[in-house]
Parts: sequence; C-alpha cells; structure tokens
Amino acid sequence: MFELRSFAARSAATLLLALSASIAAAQAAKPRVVVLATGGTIAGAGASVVNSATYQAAKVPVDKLIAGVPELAEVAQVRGEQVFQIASESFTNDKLLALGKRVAALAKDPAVDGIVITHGTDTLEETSYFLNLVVRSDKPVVVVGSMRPGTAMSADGMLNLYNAVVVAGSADARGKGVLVAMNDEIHSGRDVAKRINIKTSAFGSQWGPLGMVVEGRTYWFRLPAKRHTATSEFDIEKIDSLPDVQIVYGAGNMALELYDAVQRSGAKAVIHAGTGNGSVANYAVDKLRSLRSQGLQVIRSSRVGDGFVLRNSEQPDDKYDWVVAHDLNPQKAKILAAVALTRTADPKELQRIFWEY
Ligand code: DAS
Repeated sequence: MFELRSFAARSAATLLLALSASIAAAQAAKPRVVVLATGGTIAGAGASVVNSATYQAAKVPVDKLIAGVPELAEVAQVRGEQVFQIASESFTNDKLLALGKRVAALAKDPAVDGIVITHGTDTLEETSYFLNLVVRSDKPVVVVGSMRPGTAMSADGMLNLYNAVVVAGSADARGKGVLVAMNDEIHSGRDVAKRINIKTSAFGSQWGPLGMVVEGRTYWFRLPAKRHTATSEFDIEKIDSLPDVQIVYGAGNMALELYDAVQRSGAKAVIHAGTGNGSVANYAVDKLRSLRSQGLQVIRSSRVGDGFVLRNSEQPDDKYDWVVAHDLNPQKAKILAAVALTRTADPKELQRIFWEY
C-alpha cells in the first residue's frame, strides 16, 4: 500500500512539475511588451462613476494601469515604465525628445517585442506622428489613450489598453509605422487626429483606419502610403533639439501682429492654418512674403479638417518660396516642419519632405 501511495505521490509531483513547466513555457512564448506611461485621461480619476468628463488626468501610476487589466497577462509579458505623469496638452519639445529616445532604445532591445505608450488624447496625434518620423524600427509602437477616466461607468481605457497590448505584441503589426489603438480601431500615427472632443469615438483618420482589433485579434484592411519609422531619413538618436515652429489660425479680420510675434519668438517656421485650401487674406500676403524674405519658413496648412492643400492653387507658392502642408493638419504640419528643419532650411527640400512624409 505504501509503495502505491509513494508512486501516486511521485506521479502527482511529476505531473505538477510538467504542468508548471508548460505554463512557464507558454508564458515565455508570449510577446514581451513594455508600457511607457505618460499620463492623460487613461490615467485619470474622477470623483464618482458618473464623472465621465469631469476628472483629474494623470493620476494613476503605470503599474496600477497594468494591474487594472489582468487579462493583459494572457496575451503578453507586460512591464511598465512611468516616463511622465502629465496631461498631454502640457507636452513640450523636450518631452517629445525624451519619449522618442526611450522608445528608440527599447525598440533596439532584443528582449522587447513591442511598445505601448499610454498618453493623453489632446496631443496624442502629434506624439504618434513625431515617433512615426524619428523611431528607426519596424517593431510595433502603439499609442493609446482614453476619453473617460478608469473611475467612470463604461470607461474605455481598459479595453483600449488591452487592444494596444494585443497590437504591440502582434507580428503582423510590424512595419506598419507607429500605430494608434482607440475605440477598437487601429490608425496610422500619421493620419489619425482627435476629431471629437467628448466622445469615445473621438479619433479618426480622413483616409480611414488601417484596421481593427477585436477580442484579442488584429484585422488589417490597408497599409500606410508615406515614409515612416525604418524607412525614414530622420533618426531620434541624432536629434537633441527641435527648431521652434508656431501656428497662426486663419480667420476673417486677422491681426498681422500674430505673424510678427511668431518671428520675434525665434520660431524658424510659421504654419498658416488657412481657411479653405490654405487661403491667405489679401492684406496678409505681403506680411508673409516679408517674413519669408527675413528667413522665416512659411507653410500653408488648412484649418479645415479633411482634404489637402494644393501647391500654387490659392497662392503662387513657387514664386513666394512657400511650402504647402499637403494633407497634414496644422498641428501635424508643425511636428513635421520641426523635424524637417533639423536637416534642411531649403524650401524645396522642405516641400519634398512634406510630399513624402
Ligand atoms: N487633458 C487630456 C490629455 O491629457 C485628457 C485626455 O483626454 O487624455 O490629453
């Protein structure tokens, strides 16, 4: 009888060992994803479950964000780093550079398969485009935010974070540029913009999302058309400062002093967020031409959300030595202009860069 019991005990121990080994093997086979937390609503907290729009952003630390979605461990080996803890309207160039350098360093680490960045939604589109331009890697980099704090009823942050980790751990997300996972959609970091400021369906791309992520699986429907990440000529490891670029918003009855203020601030370029197709009021043309002759780059974007600015249409850009921002909204044009100006001050070269990125 004793032999039988000891045999059974040995068999159970062997079984347990085999089981724990297979669990460890299964865990080790999962992609290794690093979550870089910067703040925003996804880390926000409100006073009550009905506060879906009144809350404090940038409160919850990264480890609590990860612990709040235990299902992450089913799809990846996840660890977190708290890079900043701010609302994203407070991002500055030094924050963009620091984040970009951390992402690039992790992307080079053979023990990292994908990177997720939790971020406020206000300037998420600028950060995702910036990383798309300067992080020289094919590894998935996925930026994610939320429109409601985790304390609210029907908070969107948990599923957005889960989806972002799924995408970051997906081999089929490689080589598609920096991605944004919001509201079950996967957008190109280049194309996406915050188009509604109070709905969970806030983010959209005028050329459409690249795909969707549903119940832990990615579904792709199109690919980016512009240069990005590994095919970019820009490299964050070689950029230690960003030239300043400012935006002037086009409307009726403009004060031309706004453009002078941009020049006096030391900016190297002004993004004219023009009406319609990047139009410039007749009383503002000479001011912009004069600033161009003093060295300020003039880049025509449009305050209209969709479409693209046609060169030499509303204004003779060739004659004035101006640049058009193509389909980039003013805030994305500002990012590209700053990155481009780290390499050239030639308007023709700037225009090439705006066509290609
Ligand atoms: N203030 C917003 C920000 O941090 C909150 C958010 O929507 O994330 O971008």
